[in-house]
Amino acid sequence: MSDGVEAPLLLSGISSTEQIVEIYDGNAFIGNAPVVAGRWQFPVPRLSIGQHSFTAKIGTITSNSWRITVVEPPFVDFTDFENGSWNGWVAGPAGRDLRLETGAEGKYLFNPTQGDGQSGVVLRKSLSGLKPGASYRFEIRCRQIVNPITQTARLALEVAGVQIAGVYEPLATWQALGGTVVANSSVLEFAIKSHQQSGYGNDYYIDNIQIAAL
Ligand SMILES: [Ca+2]
Ligand SMILES: [Ca+2]
Repeated sequence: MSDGVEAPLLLSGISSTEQIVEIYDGNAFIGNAPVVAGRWQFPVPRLSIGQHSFTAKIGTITSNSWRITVVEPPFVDFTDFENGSWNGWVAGPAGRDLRLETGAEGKYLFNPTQGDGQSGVVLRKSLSGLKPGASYRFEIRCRQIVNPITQTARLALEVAGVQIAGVYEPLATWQALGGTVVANSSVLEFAIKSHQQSGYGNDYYIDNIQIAAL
Protein backbone atom coordinates (compact mmCIF):
# COMPACT_ATOMS: atom_id res chain seq x y z
CA MET A 1 0.00 0.00 0.00
CA SER A 2 1.07 3.58 -0.65
CA ASP A 3 -0.79 6.66 0.43
CA GLY A 4 -1.91 10.21 -0.37
CA VAL A 5 -4.17 12.96 0.98
CA GLU A 6 -6.11 15.52 -1.07
CA ALA A 7 -8.37 18.39 -0.10
CA PRO A 8 -11.28 18.08 0.61
CA LEU A 9 -9.93 15.13 2.45
CA LEU A 10 -9.74 12.06 0.23
CA LEU A 11 -7.59 9.14 1.28
CA SER A 12 -6.35 6.99 -1.55
CA GLY A 13 -3.87 4.22 -2.14
CA ILE A 14 -2.87 1.27 -4.21
CA SER A 15 -3.07 -2.36 -3.28
CA SER A 16 -1.83 -5.49 -5.01
CA THR A 17 -4.72 -7.50 -3.57
CA GLU A 18 -8.30 -7.04 -4.77
CA GLN A 19 -9.84 -6.81 -1.33
CA ILE A 20 -11.69 -4.36 0.88
CA VAL A 21 -9.60 -1.75 2.65
CA GLU A 22 -10.72 -0.82 6.16
CA ILE A 23 -10.16 2.79 7.18
CA TYR A 24 -9.57 3.77 10.81
CA ASP A 25 -9.32 7.14 12.56
CA GLY A 26 -7.21 6.27 15.57
CA ASN A 27 -8.81 3.06 16.83
CA ALA A 28 -12.24 3.90 15.41
CA PHE A 29 -13.39 2.16 12.23
CA ILE A 30 -14.83 4.84 9.89
CA GLY A 31 -15.52 2.91 6.67
CA ASN A 32 -14.55 0.57 3.88
CA ALA A 33 -13.03 1.28 0.49
CA PRO A 34 -13.08 -1.35 -2.27
CA VAL A 35 -9.91 -1.94 -4.26
CA VAL A 36 -10.71 -1.45 -7.95
CA ALA A 37 -8.01 -2.17 -10.53
CA GLY A 38 -5.41 -1.98 -7.80
CA ARG A 39 -6.58 1.40 -6.44
CA TRP A 40 -8.83 2.51 -3.63
CA GLN A 41 -10.27 5.88 -2.53
CA PHE A 42 -12.05 6.95 0.62
CA PRO A 43 -13.69 10.38 1.01
CA VAL A 44 -13.41 11.23 4.70
CA PRO A 45 -16.66 12.46 6.30
CA ARG A 46 -16.79 15.79 8.13
CA LEU A 47 -14.23 15.70 10.92
CA SER A 48 -14.34 16.97 14.46
CA ILE A 49 -11.89 19.67 15.51
CA GLY A 50 -8.62 18.27 16.78
CA GLN A 51 -6.05 15.71 15.75
CA HIS A 52 -6.81 12.72 13.56
CA SER A 53 -4.63 9.78 12.59
CA PHE A 54 -5.86 7.62 9.71
CA THR A 55 -4.70 4.14 8.81
CA ALA A 56 -5.78 1.71 6.12
CA LYS A 57 -5.89 -2.01 6.86
CA ILE A 58 -6.11 -5.05 4.64
CA GLY A 59 -6.20 -8.22 6.67
CA THR A 60 -3.25 -8.05 9.02
CA ILE A 61 -1.43 -5.33 7.01
CA THR A 62 -1.70 -1.79 8.36
CA SER A 63 -0.50 1.28 6.49
CA ASN A 64 1.55 4.07 7.95
CA SER A 65 -0.69 6.70 9.52
CA TRP A 66 -1.85 9.94 7.88
CA ARG A 67 -1.96 12.64 10.53
CA ILE A 68 -3.94 15.85 10.23
CA THR A 69 -5.12 18.51 12.65
CA VAL A 70 -8.53 20.10 12.04
CA VAL A 71 -8.60 23.67 13.31
CA GLU A 72 -11.63 25.80 14.07
CA PRO A 73 -12.27 28.52 11.47
CA PRO A 74 -11.70 32.00 12.92
CA PHE A 75 -14.81 33.63 14.38
CA VAL A 76 -16.10 36.47 12.19
CA ASP A 77 -19.51 38.15 12.29
CA PHE A 78 -19.63 40.49 9.30
CA THR A 79 -22.50 42.69 8.12
CA ASP A 80 -22.14 44.64 4.86
CA PHE A 81 -25.89 45.01 4.10
CA GLU A 82 -25.25 44.00 0.47
CA ASN A 83 -28.01 41.36 0.46
CA GLY A 84 -30.40 43.78 2.18
CA SER A 85 -30.13 41.89 5.48
CA TRP A 86 -29.28 43.61 8.77
CA ASN A 87 -27.81 40.27 9.93
CA GLY A 88 -29.41 40.43 13.35
CA TRP A 89 -28.59 44.07 14.09
CA VAL A 90 -31.58 45.84 15.63
CA ALA A 91 -32.25 49.58 15.68
CA GLY A 92 -32.24 51.17 19.11
CA PRO A 93 -34.00 54.42 20.11
CA ALA A 94 -31.34 56.50 18.32
CA GLY A 95 -31.58 54.31 15.25
CA ARG A 96 -35.30 54.79 14.68
CA ASP A 97 -34.69 56.73 11.42
CA LEU A 98 -32.14 54.30 9.95
CA ARG A 99 -32.72 53.18 6.40
CA LEU A 100 -30.86 51.17 3.82
CA GLU A 101 -29.31 53.17 0.98
CA THR A 102 -27.36 52.22 -2.11
CA GLY A 103 -24.38 54.26 -3.27
CA ALA A 104 -21.41 53.80 -5.55
CA GLU A 105 -19.82 51.39 -3.05
CA GLY A 106 -22.95 49.34 -2.47
CA LYS A 107 -25.46 49.23 0.36
CA TYR A 108 -25.10 50.83 3.80
CA LEU A 109 -27.31 52.28 6.54
CA PHE A 110 -28.16 55.98 6.51
CA ASN A 111 -29.31 57.80 9.61
CA PRO A 112 -30.94 61.13 8.66
CA THR A 113 -31.76 61.80 12.36
CA GLN A 114 -35.13 63.49 12.07
CA GLY A 115 -35.80 65.49 15.22
CA ASP A 116 -33.91 65.62 18.50
CA GLY A 117 -33.49 62.81 21.02
CA GLN A 118 -30.81 61.16 18.88
CA SER A 119 -28.44 60.08 21.65
CA GLY A 120 -28.41 56.47 22.83
CA VAL A 121 -28.24 53.10 21.12
CA VAL A 122 -28.28 53.31 17.32
CA LEU A 123 -27.79 49.62 16.61
CA ARG A 124 -27.35 46.61 18.84
CA LYS A 125 -26.79 42.91 18.43
CA SER A 126 -26.62 40.09 20.95
CA LEU A 127 -23.90 37.79 19.69
CA SER A 128 -23.44 34.22 20.88
CA GLY A 129 -20.74 31.65 20.28
CA LEU A 130 -17.99 33.77 21.82
CA LYS A 131 -15.20 32.21 23.84
CA PRO A 132 -14.78 33.63 27.35
CA GLY A 133 -11.20 34.88 27.71
CA ALA A 134 -10.71 35.37 23.95
CA SER A 135 -10.14 38.81 22.41
CA TYR A 136 -12.39 40.26 19.73
CA ARG A 137 -12.18 43.35 17.55
CA PHE A 138 -15.43 45.28 17.04
CA GLU A 139 -15.22 47.62 14.07
CA ILE A 140 -17.52 49.64 11.85
CA ARG A 141 -17.04 51.91 8.88
CA CYS A 142 -18.76 55.27 9.11
CA ARG A 143 -18.88 58.70 7.54
CA GLN A 144 -21.00 61.76 8.03
CA ILE A 145 -22.48 64.49 5.94
CA VAL A 146 -20.28 67.33 7.16
CA ASN A 147 -21.90 70.74 7.34
CA PRO A 148 -20.16 73.42 9.44
CA ILE A 149 -23.38 75.06 10.56
CA THR A 150 -25.13 71.94 11.85
CA GLN A 151 -24.37 69.42 14.61
CA THR A 152 -21.79 66.68 14.08
CA ALA A 153 -22.42 63.00 14.61
CA ARG A 154 -20.62 61.56 17.64
CA LEU A 155 -20.40 57.76 17.67
CA ALA A 156 -18.99 55.21 20.10
CA LEU A 157 -18.86 51.43 20.32
CA GLU A 158 -19.96 49.56 23.41
CA VAL A 159 -19.80 45.94 24.51
CA ALA A 160 -22.02 44.89 27.40
CA GLY A 161 -22.54 48.57 28.20
CA VAL A 162 -18.81 49.37 28.35
CA GLN A 163 -17.38 51.82 25.83
CA ILE A 164 -14.47 50.33 23.84
CA ALA A 165 -14.08 52.95 21.05
CA GLY A 166 -14.95 56.61 20.55
CA VAL A 167 -16.47 59.04 21.17
CA TYR A 168 -15.62 59.73 17.54
CA GLU A 169 -16.78 62.37 15.06
CA PRO A 170 -16.86 60.63 11.66
CA LEU A 171 -15.23 62.43 8.74
CA ALA A 172 -16.79 63.15 5.35
CA THR A 173 -15.08 60.05 3.96
CA TRP A 174 -15.46 56.45 5.07
CA GLN A 175 -13.34 55.68 8.11
CA ALA A 176 -13.00 52.76 10.48
CA LEU A 177 -13.98 53.06 14.11
CA GLY A 178 -12.99 50.08 16.20
CA GLY A 179 -11.78 48.70 19.48
CA THR A 180 -11.03 45.40 21.16
CA VAL A 181 -12.69 43.54 23.98
CA VAL A 182 -11.95 40.39 25.96
CA ALA A 183 -15.12 38.33 26.15
CA ASN A 184 -16.22 37.52 29.71
CA SER A 185 -19.21 35.51 28.50
CA SER A 186 -20.20 33.42 25.48
CA VAL A 187 -23.00 35.90 24.76
CA LEU A 188 -22.38 39.65 24.64
CA GLU A 189 -24.37 42.67 23.56
CA PHE A 190 -22.57 44.80 20.96
CA ALA A 191 -23.86 48.33 20.37
CA ILE A 192 -23.20 51.40 18.27
CA LYS A 193 -24.08 54.42 20.35
CA SER A 194 -24.75 58.06 19.50
CA HIS A 195 -23.51 60.83 21.80
CA GLN A 196 -25.24 63.57 19.83
CA GLN A 197 -28.83 64.23 20.86
CA SER A 198 -29.55 66.81 18.15
CA GLY A 199 -31.16 65.85 14.87
CA TYR A 200 -30.04 69.17 13.33
CA GLY A 201 -27.36 67.83 11.01
CA ASN A 202 -25.93 64.71 12.69
CA ASP A 203 -26.53 62.71 9.50
CA TYR A 204 -24.28 59.71 8.99
CA TYR A 205 -23.70 56.37 7.28
CA ILE A 206 -22.71 53.00 8.78
CA ASP A 207 -21.41 49.95 6.91
CA ASN A 208 -19.21 46.84 7.30
CA ILE A 209 -19.91 46.04 10.94
CA GLN A 210 -17.47 43.34 11.99
CA ILE A 211 -16.78 41.39 15.15
CA ALA A 212 -13.79 39.12 14.67
CA ALA A 213 -11.66 36.95 16.91
CA LEU A 214 -8.06 38.15 17.25
CA1 LIG B 1 -22.07 47.67 2.26
CA1 LIG C 1 -30.50 65.05 10.86
